[in-house]
Amino acid sequence: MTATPLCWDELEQRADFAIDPVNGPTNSQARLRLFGRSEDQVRVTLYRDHHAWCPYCQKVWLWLEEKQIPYRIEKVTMFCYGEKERWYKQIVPSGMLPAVKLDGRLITESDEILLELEQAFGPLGISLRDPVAIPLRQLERLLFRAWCSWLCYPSRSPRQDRQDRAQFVNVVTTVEAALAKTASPYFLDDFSAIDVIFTPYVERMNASLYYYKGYSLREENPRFSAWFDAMETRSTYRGTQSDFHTHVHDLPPQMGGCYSNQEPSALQNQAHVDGGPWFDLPDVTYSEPQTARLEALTRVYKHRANIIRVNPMDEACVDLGLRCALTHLITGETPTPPPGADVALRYIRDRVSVPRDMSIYAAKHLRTSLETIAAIAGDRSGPEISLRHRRDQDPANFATIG
Ligand SMILES: N[C@@H](CCC(=O)N[C@@H](CS)C(=O)NCC(=O)O)C(=O)O
Repeated sequence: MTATPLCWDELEQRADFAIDPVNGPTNSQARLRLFGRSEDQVRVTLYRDHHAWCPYCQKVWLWLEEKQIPYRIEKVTMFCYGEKERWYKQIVPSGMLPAVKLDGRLITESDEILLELEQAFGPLGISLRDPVAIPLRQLERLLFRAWCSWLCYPSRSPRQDRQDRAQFVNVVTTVEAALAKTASPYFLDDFSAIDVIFTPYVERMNASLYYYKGYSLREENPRFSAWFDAMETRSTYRGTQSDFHTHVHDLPPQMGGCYSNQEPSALQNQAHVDGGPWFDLPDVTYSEPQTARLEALTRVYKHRANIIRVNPMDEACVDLGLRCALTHLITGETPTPPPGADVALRYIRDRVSVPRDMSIYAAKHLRTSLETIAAIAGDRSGPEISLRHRRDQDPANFATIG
């Protein structure tokens, strides 16, 4: 018997995943975080990007979440996604993120922000000014520079690529040694601000080197592997964690280019990240929450009108194709999509942004269902993702609903 796609009313009845954005676990949707406290205790406003992607914002976000400091969130558009909000340029003329308002005083530059927050609320395990913290902070920058040298320039030859790789791996060895100094999986005896400082770019290194260079940071280095696993035990980190697909396509415009070395392992990994299967990628290892499918359904249901409107295919095709995919997501059935759904659904598959839209496992399920139904319709891809900008993700297109 042929499966029938559920209608929107039937999907709505099942779309009952709910979170408490204000007092529940770390999440990308909150505009206010109270951690059980009252609103009059809020002294901090965090200005961060709509996409929950900016690495410097992630650093401050994670710090506030770990310290459970009540704060408000104001979301701002990054240049490569769309128009920067005028009100933000009036307070931060460069438009750079993050910024924080602490007791009415504006602070920019993520390191400066963390130092001021430390001053106001106490350090997170260790002060960033502590003599133990300084060399670890410098090591993080060293790793960052070695990563950029390898990733962000086209290599002139295989020999050059090997040299850049060796230089990066050399710094990784130093980081592994730093991690090995304590019995804990973290940089110090306990989780601290040092782990927060390393998190954003190490996460982006893991994704980008896997995809563009065929190098798996998390799998090839035991201390890093244990560090990632330990980070994933923290609900704070889980709430800010992105996935490989999001990172590898968001990085090029931000970094001014990311270059593949075209090695067979890199090409294989590119196909894997772009086309799936998404569940066996080394971007997450904690056990999947049982609510992952419902979360994906609920998030898509909420934004369905805009998701359909921005799609390059015609509305009727996207509407029906999307309902087929959501039906697959929650029932496992495979209704037959309309012609053109291969393009429509792969367009959506390639634009799910983690953690902005949903958490990592929800996105894996959604990408899987979109691909499963798209494959019934055909083998055409959606329009290519630009390497120069991501205006296909302009948050203005999603401003009216939710
Ligand atoms: N040194 C700054 C760097 C911040 C930074 O580079 N922010 C980027 C985003 S990752 C930005 O706001 N760029 C402007 C934009 O994309 O709109 C800091 O640590 O806060």
